[in-house]
Amino acid sequence: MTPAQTWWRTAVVYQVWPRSFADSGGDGVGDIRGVIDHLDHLADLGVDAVWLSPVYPSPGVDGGYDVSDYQDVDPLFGSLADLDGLIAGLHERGMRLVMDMVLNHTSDQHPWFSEHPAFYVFRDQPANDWSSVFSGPAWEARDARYYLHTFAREQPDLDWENPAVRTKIHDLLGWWLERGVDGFRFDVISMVSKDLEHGTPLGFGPRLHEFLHEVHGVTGEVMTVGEMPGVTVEQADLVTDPARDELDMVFTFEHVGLDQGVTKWDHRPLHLPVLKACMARWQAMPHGWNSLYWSNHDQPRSVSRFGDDGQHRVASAKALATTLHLHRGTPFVYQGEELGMTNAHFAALKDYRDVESLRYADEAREQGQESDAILEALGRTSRDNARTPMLWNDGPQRGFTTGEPWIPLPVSTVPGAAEQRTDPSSVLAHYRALIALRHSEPAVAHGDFRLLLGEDVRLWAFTRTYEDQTLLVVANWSVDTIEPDLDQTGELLLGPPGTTLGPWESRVVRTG
Ligand code: TEU
Repeated sequence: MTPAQTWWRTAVVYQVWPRSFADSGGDGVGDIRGVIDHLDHLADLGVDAVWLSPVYPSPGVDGGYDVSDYQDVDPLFGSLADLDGLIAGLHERGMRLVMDMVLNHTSDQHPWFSEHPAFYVFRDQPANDWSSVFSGPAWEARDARYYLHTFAREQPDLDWENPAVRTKIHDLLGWWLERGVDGFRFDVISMVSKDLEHGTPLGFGPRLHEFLHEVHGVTGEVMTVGEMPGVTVEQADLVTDPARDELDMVFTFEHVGLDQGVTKWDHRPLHLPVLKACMARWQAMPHGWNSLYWSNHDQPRSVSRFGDDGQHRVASAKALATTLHLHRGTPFVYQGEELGMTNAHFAALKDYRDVESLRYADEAREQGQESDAILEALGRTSRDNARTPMLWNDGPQRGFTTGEPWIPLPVSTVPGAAEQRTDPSSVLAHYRALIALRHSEPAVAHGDFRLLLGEDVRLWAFTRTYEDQTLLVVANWSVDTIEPDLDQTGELLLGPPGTTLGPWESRVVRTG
């Protein structure tokens, strides 16, 4: 593959969840023109591409992941002309656009659902006892039959076994490529091949590779990343093996499931050696390529979840970033992560907006759970934590809108982007330096990974080796001051000088 075909191997991608990124119109909801108004923030950060979460027409049951028209823009976010303006604005700055394609399901308001029932998974009776990801059964009655909805009942699953569906999807992808997009993020793409009799809602059915290869025939050499809840390293290595022409990378959920019990709401303590070993296993993929993330619009804020959003917020946000960005793969920065934004810390259920949060609260209450326990679980794990408005400055509504935000601002003293931009000690400055390091040091993108001191419960240490270069990465994931039992002699590339690591401090050294 030529360098032009693999630009994403040395790139950093920034995820915009448009509803909460920037509101240009004053209606309290983020929009495409708001993204255009902040492209210089992204260029200053140094990212190479933007993954834009859905802006298509949608009833908004699931934050836009219930699409009612794949070839238009919801007026809430603007127009197709605005989107063309965003593509031009990104390209002018040497950045690319990765569109989010939700192809496992549509909105029940998509014309296909009433005009082409054969496009969906209808049966005379529920074919299995699957539950929806958003609580309740995954089969819904309609017109004397039942249809499958892996997510909300307003999100009927498409039937990819129907060739007409796949043709429609291939045409859609071609249409967006014609508009100039540079890649696709495929929502729950592992679910499009289903085994209704013996499988699970996660998919991975018998025709997945076939369907992915077909899609690759349309997308060609643009970047593709597929979201695959439940994917194993072995499956990911197959799917992202360049020789197979399927996907370029996947989003795994293994590392963001380690602190969860039977459900995401059952928290369990995270043992650092377990997380380190998990990430190391993914680094050992012999053929494929990794995406790297801690945060996105579905995950709680990483500094609250894995770091310390109190006294050591800045240091831990930097340590999390250094640890992730020095792994082998393509890092994804979620909006606000570059500022060290924290969970929402909402005090009342009325502040929550996400369908998953509200359905969980209803179900938990029906099961007799106390409100305090429900609020605690939401406060720790809900997707709303990642969906509070971006903090652009320290002014009214933190610069997100001149109106009333659609969701409350986070309870936060985190300085806004404007304040951090001129502060060399800010989290923002650290992300800028990490991204610059990836662009300047081939070992960051291409180096072989080796985990060190895997059993240490406070220190995360590893090397990256490429040709004659070796980088040593040491990160203190604790509030103690530690002296790693490692030779840190060399050129300091990032982090504090010396050999000790204060609470949550991290550093990168070129040792060889
Ligand atoms: O997420 C798929 C998915 O598995 C997540 O919903 C995850 O399981 C859940 O958020 C755990 O809290 C994708 C989108 O990223 C998500 O926003 C959508 O809600 C979902 O698919 C349906 O399109």
